Parts: sequence; structure tokens; C-alpha cells
Amino acid sequence: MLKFYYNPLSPNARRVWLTLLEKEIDFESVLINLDGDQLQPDFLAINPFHHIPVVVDDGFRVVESLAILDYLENKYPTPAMLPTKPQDLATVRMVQMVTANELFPQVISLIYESEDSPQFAQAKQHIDKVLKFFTGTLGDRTFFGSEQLTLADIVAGVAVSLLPRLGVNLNDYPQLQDWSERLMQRPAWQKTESSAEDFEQFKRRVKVLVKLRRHKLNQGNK
Ligand SMILES: N[C@@H](CCC(=O)N[C@@H](CS)C(=O)NCC(=O)O)C(=O)O
Repeated sequence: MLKFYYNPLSPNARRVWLTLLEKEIDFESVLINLDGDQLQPDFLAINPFHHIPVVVDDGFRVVESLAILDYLENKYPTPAMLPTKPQDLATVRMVQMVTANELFPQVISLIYESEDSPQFAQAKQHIDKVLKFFTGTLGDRTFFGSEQLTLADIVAGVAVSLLPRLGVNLNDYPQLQDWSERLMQRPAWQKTESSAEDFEQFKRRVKVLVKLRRHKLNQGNK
């Protein structure tokens, strides 16, 4: 059976978790606590970059959440979560990449930086730009690039759902708010939603991991 290495607090793992549930794929989950399990030799042999999520299916290992989503889509094609028309497929990819490259790093800044810092204000401004862009890209469709749930909704939906908990409300973006509410009504999204208490724990873990990453980078620069 497919093995899924994850932690319920991890947004990157949630992308995969949601896809497994939406596609009703049988899987065995392996909990990785991000306070050290990821650095154990057994796990490093599976992912030398010490990140979750990881999937091992029929002995085949995939790391990187977006690669895992593509693998799942191709291996388990029903229900289809990637449109086939060139423009729609490009829309899905674009939204996934904009989430990973433009939105998610700013979400981390909102958690890590102090609220009165210029970095915090810049992160909020950049998030606004992304939300405007997403509103235009969604247009009057139900989901990104489709009338059915796509892998773009999974990736963007996970990130956007964190925003209200970080003080960015979606009131100025009513289409996105409706879209996000549509997602949250789905059983898979309700099942994988973290409690307020878990979210506080996630924020503490992010702060530790960002500090560690910056420390490592500084050491590397010496
Ligand atoms: N680009 C990777 C990022 C994965 C990632 O950063 N995972 C975090 C949890 S959300 C992690 O495992 N951090 C542990 C660490 O850095 O040691 C992906 O999309 O899968």
C-alpha cells in the first residue's frame, strides 16, 4: 500500500493528504514529528533534504509535494484533477507556482516577523498582490481552470486558508472568499483542517525551523 510520510500540521503535506482523500486512494500514513524525526538516518535515507511530504508507492519514492501531486494524478487518474485544455492546464500550473513562489514565503514571513517590522508590512502587501491576481485568474469559474476541483485549488486553497488565522481577512476578495468556503465545505478539507491549538503549535515549529535554516545559511557564508 502507498506510504505517506507526513505531519498533520504541515501545509505542504496537507496538499498531498487532501489529494489522497479527494481521489479516495488507500494509503498508510507515517507520522514524522518535525522536532527531530526528519533528521533520523532512516528518514534521511528516504529524503536527504529532511522534508515531508514523501510518498513511497510500489517501492517508488517521490519527494516534493508538487511532484507527488503529478504522480498521484497520473497513477490514479479518477477523479481527474488536471484539466486538459492548454489554457486551463497553464492556469492550474501558474496558480500552483504562484502559491509556492509568491504566496507561501510571505505566509512564513507573517508567522516569523514581528508585526511592527517593515518585513511584516511588505509581506502583507505582497499577499494583497497575490490575492488580486488570484481573483482575476479565478474569474467566474467555480475552481481554478475548471468547474471541477483541480490541483491548483488544493495548493492555493491550503495556503489561502491560513491567511485569516494570520490576520489577513478575505473581505476585500469576495470571489476568493466564496471559493475558499466552497473548499472548506468538502469532507476532505474538514478532515484535514487543524484546530486553533494545533495552528499555534505549527507557528512555534515554523519559527524554530526558520531560525535553524537562517543559522545554517549564515554558517555556510562564513
Ligand atoms: N518544497 C517542498 C517543501 C517541503 C517542506 O518545507 N516541508 C516542511 C514542512 S511544511 C518540512 O518538512 N520541514 C522540516 C525541515 O525543514 O527540517 C515541498 O513542496 O514538498
